[in-house]
Amino acid sequence: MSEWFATYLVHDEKKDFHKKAEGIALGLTIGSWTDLPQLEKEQLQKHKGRVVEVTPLEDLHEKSGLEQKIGRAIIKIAYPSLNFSQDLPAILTTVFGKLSLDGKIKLLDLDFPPESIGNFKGAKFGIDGIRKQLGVYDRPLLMSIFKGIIGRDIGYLEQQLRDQLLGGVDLVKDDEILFDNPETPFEQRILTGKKVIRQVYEETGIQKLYAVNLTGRTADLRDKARKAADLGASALLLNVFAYGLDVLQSLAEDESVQIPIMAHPAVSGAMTSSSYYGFSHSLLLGKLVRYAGADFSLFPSPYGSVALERHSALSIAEECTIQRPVARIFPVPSAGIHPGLVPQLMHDFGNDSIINAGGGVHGHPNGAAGGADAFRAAIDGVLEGKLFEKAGENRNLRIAIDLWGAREVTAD
Ligand code: 1AE
Repeated sequence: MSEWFATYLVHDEKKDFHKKAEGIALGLTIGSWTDLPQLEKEQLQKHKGRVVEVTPLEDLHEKSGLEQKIGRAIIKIAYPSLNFSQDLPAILTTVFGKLSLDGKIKLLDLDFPPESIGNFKGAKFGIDGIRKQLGVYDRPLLMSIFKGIIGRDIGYLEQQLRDQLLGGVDLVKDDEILFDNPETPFEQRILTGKKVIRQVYEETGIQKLYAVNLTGRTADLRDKARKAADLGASALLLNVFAYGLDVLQSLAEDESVQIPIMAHPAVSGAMTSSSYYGFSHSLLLGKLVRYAGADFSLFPSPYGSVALERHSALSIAEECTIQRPVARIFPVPSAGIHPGLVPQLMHDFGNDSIINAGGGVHGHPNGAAGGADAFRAAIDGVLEGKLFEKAGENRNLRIAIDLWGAREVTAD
């Protein structure tokens, strides 16, 4: 019988973790067991959740007013696949529906049974497909973000896009807070993006991508995504956690939407940041985003402005790139990134990652083109093992390092 395995971190003052585990396994499946007549037990056995593991951890010493010790344990429960349809809304409601509201409990991991994996196709392109589109195989990709577009017209967006692409950026994405608006409407952005990408290709022979923000009511998204693809959009940005993972999956599975999808982490902090509640970063922004079909997962880097703990950021990247039956996807550690952080980013996330910056490109004294050039020089410098010599050779990189500094690479 096929089962889904959910692993939780449970905090409890009473420390009765075996009882808690039994309560979860029964409460989220058949309800009660011991008082059932034998015949019903036989009928319901195949629907019954099962406690797989209860591992007590060291107490947590908490200091909020009075110091107190809180018991903790890792609990693993198996849920029969038979109980739910094999889609994320049903699965998540079973393994972490009401339970997510029931005390200090965090969902750390979810194991997909081999029999159910076929229901999750993953990304259409992933790392290999995106690299093929861009013709870049031997370095991290460089992405930048439109900034200060709200209130500006399409001509401003066009110039910004040109500057970023000609500066050496491989991909540009909309800011996640840019919605449909009269100055830069969705269709205009797509057509302008397509035009600039074609011009840059004609001038340089280098292919680029632009991810337009797919926004609006959920019921309209499929048609909007299809229209975007028809108009020649090269990628989509989606605020996945404002909509839900199933919305991402439906778009990723749509045969008429043959363009990559970038998952933005907006809103996800409300679901991941607590050490007591919500989802682990690796599960939500790594495994689930990947199985739901994103080609890129953005998340805060460990050293920028919206920082994640290093081990959490690395765990997301690992979930994006380890071998699984679905395509590997690009981890995109982001927020507050500047050229002086490139050595640490490449040390931590390797070549199969994306260096992504908004302010670090646009805030360069020589504008977006200067910022992009500084990042490309930093990437080349790290690959050649000589960042600082590169800064001597490349004026834009030197200016960036003078402005923002350069972080010494550390292993932690
Ligand atoms: C975690 C996502 C980062 C993002 O979307 C964004 O806009 C970053 O901007 P900067 O690089 O911090 O200016």
